Amino acid sequence: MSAKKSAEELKSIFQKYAAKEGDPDQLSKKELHLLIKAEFPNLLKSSSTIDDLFKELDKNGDGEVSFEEFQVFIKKISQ
Ligand SMILES: [Ca+2]
Ligand SMILES: [Ca+2]
Repeated sequence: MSAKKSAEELKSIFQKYAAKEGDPDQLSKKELHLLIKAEFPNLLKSSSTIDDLFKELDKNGDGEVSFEEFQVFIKKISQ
């Protein structure tokens, strides 16, 4: 099995965590943190923090990460 996650898997991961609180189609910072901690724990060992990552992903600055904004993260981890 490849360590990389498929687009399908990433979408279901996004939906699973986005549905935890507030808007079920948007990831709050807390939801993003839970997602990273559970699914991509090695990312937390790198220099970028959840705060930085969240700021980078939340392009429109509404305090939530939509699936569209999440694509940036998917590109980042699939490099
Ligand atoms: Ca949410
Ligand atoms: Ca946003």
